[in-house]
Amino acid sequence: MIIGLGETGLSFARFLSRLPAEQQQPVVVMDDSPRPERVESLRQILPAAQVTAIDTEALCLANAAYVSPGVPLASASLKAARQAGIPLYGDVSLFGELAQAPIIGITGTNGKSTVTDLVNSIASRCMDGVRVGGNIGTPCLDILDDEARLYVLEVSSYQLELASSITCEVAVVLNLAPDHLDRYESLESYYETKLSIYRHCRSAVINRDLAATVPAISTPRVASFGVGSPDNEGALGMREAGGVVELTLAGQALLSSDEVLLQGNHNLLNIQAALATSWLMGFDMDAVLDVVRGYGGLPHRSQVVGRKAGVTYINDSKATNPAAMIAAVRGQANGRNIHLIAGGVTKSADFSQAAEELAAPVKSLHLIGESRDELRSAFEGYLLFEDVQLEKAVVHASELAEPGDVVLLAPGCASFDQFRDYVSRGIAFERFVEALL
Ligand code: UMA
Ligand code: ADP
Repeated sequence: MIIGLGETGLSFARFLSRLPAEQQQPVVVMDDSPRPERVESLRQILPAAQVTAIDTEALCLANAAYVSPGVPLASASLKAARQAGIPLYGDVSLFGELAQAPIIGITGTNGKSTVTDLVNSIASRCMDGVRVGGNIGTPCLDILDDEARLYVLEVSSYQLELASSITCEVAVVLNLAPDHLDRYESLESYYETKLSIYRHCRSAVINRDLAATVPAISTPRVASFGVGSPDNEGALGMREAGGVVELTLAGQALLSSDEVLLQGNHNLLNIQAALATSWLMGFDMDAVLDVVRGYGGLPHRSQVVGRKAGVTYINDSKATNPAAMIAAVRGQANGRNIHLIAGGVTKSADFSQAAEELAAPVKSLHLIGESRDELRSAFEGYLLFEDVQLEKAVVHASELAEPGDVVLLAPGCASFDQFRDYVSRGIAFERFVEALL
């Protein structure tokens, strides 16, 4: 059985279709609301596969279930399947067993895609045969390749739930902050799931802020990153130096913040994590720094999408939790006024810290989407407007913005109430900004 007919479900289908004939078995794909185009794609891969709604009784009779990350293990059907002893496989655990090349596994609450993309760019400069995938987009089973010499994998907590035995050459946990509390029974269980990537790793990149949280790691090969510039081996750091921030390795200057294109303190931490990974991999530092200097980041993260009358419009649609929203606003503020567009599906997040920290830079707050009651009470005292629709929020924020100000989409929430995903939300924002310009 394949549970969930999304990108991962289709990659499971491709994986099963490649098995030798003697291992082939009838496949049933279960999905509560399958998209027609995916059913069509499935037909091309496994013409005989049946598609049904998730059916607990049938699932409990399966030989094995291949589970997509978006289907919670705590759902009634998967709980029943576990109790019935049905083996459950996730794509990352299968990948870990099949991959013949070392894996750099990158997880954390925020910054995963940026660091995965940057590490991929660095590794691709330093060696041949680098493959990238996982939560960043291409399902990991689709990047398995006999020619691969290194895999760079973004791993979500959902994927780690069934993959805590994966062995990474380098395991990275970037940061831990509240998120996905609609899926986990406690913050601790979410954090434990993320930290499980360290369990069998050969070397580890550790955020020094989390050092106390990280369980004992059996490898002596550790690199760290964070604020301050410690002089021990493998310690990346940052310190003020004449109006800029200097990034350091073992206390020695490597490069300064005015040499990089990425903005914001959070991105300096992301760069450090990529440098720490590169150090553990033994990549040539001159080549690494050259890539870092030229790296412009991914779309929908702190992306400038327009300027008019001295006002800058920035798309950070990927800020889908309060910690990312705080990082996005701080990264842009630097003395500038922010007109913030936020809202959507809160995933049970608590916005009180965001409200406390962002009062100074945020001059007006424009709420969109379904969770307006929660956000209105969290951001009490702000100049707050319930614009509801993104288009209205863009126009309204632009009317209030003065030269030098920033109109920033950093919703702090998931997008599913009004958009297919964060990409569609970001594209809609860009379209509305373009219409204004
Ligand atoms: N479905 C059900 N029942 C459920 C839940 C889902 O039937 O209870 C079905 C849906 O109807 C849908 C299918 O499952 O047809 C979707 O499966 P999925 O949610 O696992 O999504 P995929 O398309 O397989 O994409 C997944 C990741 N999505 C999630 O984990 C939610 C993608 O990360 C990832 O890029 C892709 O695998 C490849 O690895 C997206 C994401 O939002 C970007 N990730 C979360 C995040 O980053 O915060 C974890
Ligand atoms: P992820 O894949 O974990 O969602 P991204 O690299 O796509 O991470 O970044 C998503 C958003 O999270 C960014 O747009 C930014 O708002 C915020 N962010 C990125 N890096 C960090 C970080 N190190 N700490 C806090 N927030 C961050």
